[in-house]
Amino acid sequence: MATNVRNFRVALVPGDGIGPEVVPAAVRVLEAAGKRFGVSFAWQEFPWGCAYHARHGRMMPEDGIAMVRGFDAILLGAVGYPGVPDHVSLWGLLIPLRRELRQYVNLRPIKLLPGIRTPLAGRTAKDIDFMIVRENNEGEYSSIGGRAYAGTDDEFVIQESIFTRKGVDRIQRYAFDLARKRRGHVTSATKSNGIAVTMPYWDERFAVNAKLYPDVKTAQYHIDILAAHFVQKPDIFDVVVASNLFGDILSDLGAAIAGSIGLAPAGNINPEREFPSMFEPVHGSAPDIAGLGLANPIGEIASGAMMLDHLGCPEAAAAIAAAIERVLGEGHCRTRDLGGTATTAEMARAVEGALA
Ligand code: GGG
Repeated sequence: MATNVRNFRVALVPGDGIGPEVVPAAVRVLEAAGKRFGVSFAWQEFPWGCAYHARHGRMMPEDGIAMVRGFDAILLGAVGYPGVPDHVSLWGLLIPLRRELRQYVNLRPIKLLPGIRTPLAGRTAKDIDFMIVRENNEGEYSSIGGRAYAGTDDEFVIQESIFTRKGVDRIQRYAFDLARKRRGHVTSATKSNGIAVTMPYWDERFAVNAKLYPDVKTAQYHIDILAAHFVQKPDIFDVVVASNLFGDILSDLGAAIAGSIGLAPAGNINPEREFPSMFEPVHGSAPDIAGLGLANPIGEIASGAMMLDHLGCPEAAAAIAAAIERVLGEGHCRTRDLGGTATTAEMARAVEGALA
């Protein structure tokens, strides 16, 4: 046991569906890693989500953001459940947290882990190891717009995309900075042939920002062929920077080529650290398996490891990552998404037991 224990206040937002199953699994592993590496946690749970909506008519209290603003980090499960329209649940909880806390980077590592089979023929771990840097505060995710002539033949809807210079530059420069710590290559996702205003602007800023990083190599593809390259040549990617919508779609595809969306972690990062960052698996609430104890907790546990890294505890984070790799590499414990029968709790216990 380390002598100088660091303590972190962490807000838990398990959310909906399988969220309340995978979050306790991650807490268990984080507690165990914390004991080994001199880290302790003061957890506080916020029972927000679709069940809260059923009782209160909203996804979180009016002052919900203020309630979590002072925490060191937030660990979130999943958001969305039948009974509440998806845009209501997302815009009532996840998106306000990301925006009000200026978590403008959504960092999504894509890595083929030991013992995991990719659906891509002939590919191995050396071919699938890259980072998606998704813009997280603006872009195509927007509530600006409206409907006119509702219910008539003339009905139409309009929705605006928002691409600010500040927003585009900061996400692209984050990607370049990250590439400098990795293999020195950034790929930009665009669609400037069809989306004729915002995407040429994204490309223009990418060219400007690339000049600030002459040591970093670049590539740029339209999103359609870029998606095809994820399948056909995943080895060409190191850091992929994308707008909010493109980054979201690419990260589910990336998680799928890395074997299971149940394994993929994510961090909603406020790089300036004025506000807590929030960590959540890429997967959603999976209502079809909610309550059965079958969900794979690795995405949530790995998100917890990203949280530890962000909080300045890289050894504890690396120990969790190594434990995950050990368990998956041995192949004895596998949840249903990986072709096995292990429960959420069994997988969490296996990772805890594998901590060095
Ligand atoms: N754990 C993440 C989660 O619940 N995601 C639900 C979802 O659909 N998110 C949309 C997004 O990340 O943009």
